[in-house]
Amino acid sequence: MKSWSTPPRPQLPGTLSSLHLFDSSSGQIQPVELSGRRSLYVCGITPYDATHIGHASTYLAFDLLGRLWRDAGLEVDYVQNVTDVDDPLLERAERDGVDWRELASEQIALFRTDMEALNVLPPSHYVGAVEAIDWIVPAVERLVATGQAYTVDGGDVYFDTVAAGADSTDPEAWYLGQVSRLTEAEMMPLFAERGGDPDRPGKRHPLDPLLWQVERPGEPSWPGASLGAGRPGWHIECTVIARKFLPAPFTVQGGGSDLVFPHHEMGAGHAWALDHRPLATHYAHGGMVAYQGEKMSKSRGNLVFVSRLRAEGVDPMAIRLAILAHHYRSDWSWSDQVLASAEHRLERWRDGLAGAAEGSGAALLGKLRAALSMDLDAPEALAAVDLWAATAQPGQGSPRDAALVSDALESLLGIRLIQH
Ligand code: 5CA
Ligand code: ZN
Repeated sequence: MKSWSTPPRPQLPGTLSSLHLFDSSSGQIQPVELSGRRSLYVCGITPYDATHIGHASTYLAFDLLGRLWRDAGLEVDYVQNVTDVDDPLLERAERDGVDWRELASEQIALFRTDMEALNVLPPSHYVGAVEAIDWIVPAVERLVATGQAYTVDGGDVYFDTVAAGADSTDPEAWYLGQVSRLTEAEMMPLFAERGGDPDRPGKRHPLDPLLWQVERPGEPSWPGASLGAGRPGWHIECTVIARKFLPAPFTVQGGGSDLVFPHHEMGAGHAWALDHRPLATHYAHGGMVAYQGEKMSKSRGNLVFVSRLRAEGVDPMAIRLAILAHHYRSDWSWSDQVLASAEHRLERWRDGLAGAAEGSGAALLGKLRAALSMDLDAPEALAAVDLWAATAQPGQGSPRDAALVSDALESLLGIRLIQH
């Protein structure tokens, strides 16, 4: 599937010395090694509605991570999926009387243009679930063959969380709760809420997730070899795509906090069950963006679309700045006020460039690196730029410092001050 285009990135003097990131599976801020090729998988959209501020917030968080790695001179392999066949997409297409493929491709195109406008660096591989089915089938067959998956009446295949989690001799071995640190009692309601089917008759454990769903009348299906025609479950899609394009384990598995359980928990379980190697070294999750008092979500319909704001003439850099004003792990609420203060901030920064004080560029660059390298603290980075802008002296600016600040903001924060 087509990704989006890569904007040019300026080279900055000096370098980042360390990077720390909160890891959901340990519950702590941990160092992330700054050597070798770094690899990132971020769960992509289910394309049945346009990109909203919540999605954008998640992708911006991991965009900051990618920018830091690149700033440290590292190569980054970045994979993102797009869940281009799934129940909610099929249901929405049916409701609106449109072809599900058309709905998906329109929304994917819109997502790409939104990401480009927000200056989000593109993944190196952007992969659809449909494209991945040929790789998913043998993986599910393997789980069946090794006794870690089973078939229930009618042919649907489920992951056996008990069998797969029983391998306790290796300290890296997966067990249910390794990624989410939740108890089974805490998992139950989340599983039901987020696409699971705890009450399905014939399952060995209520939390066992679907790996392969056999063909249903009126629904799309693909050849499944020994599994029979059907379509893949959700978690196995991401595990297989990650395994196909990234090392095992890869560096960071990312997504919003709504994906910690069951999605990333089960994805890690599938990966371990397949070849006894962990899925990822770090699991990082962004907070949830709300609007009008509730989590912004397609099912609730309280969405603020990036494309709508753009169509209203809002500067995409102001949208980016509005999002970055919140720490990526915090839950926060979008409002007109949030956008208005970002627009003011952007103006102050742009004005500041004309009066950048001598020597202020290098100092600011150091502060930006320090803030971002400690768990991607963008609000602290923004506060440093505010201070810098406040010291500007209109008419007496140093062009060298202005150029350095402009490059640093572009490179590390993805904020373009100079309008082309
Ligand atoms: N296709 C799956 C992932 S494999 C999916 O969750 N799609 S999604 O369209 O629902 O969400 C896309 C990404 O945006 C996910 O990483 C999700 O965690 C994140 N996300 C969804 N809603 C919000 C929100 N309100 N705030 C922040 N992030 C969100
Ligand atoms: Zn995913």
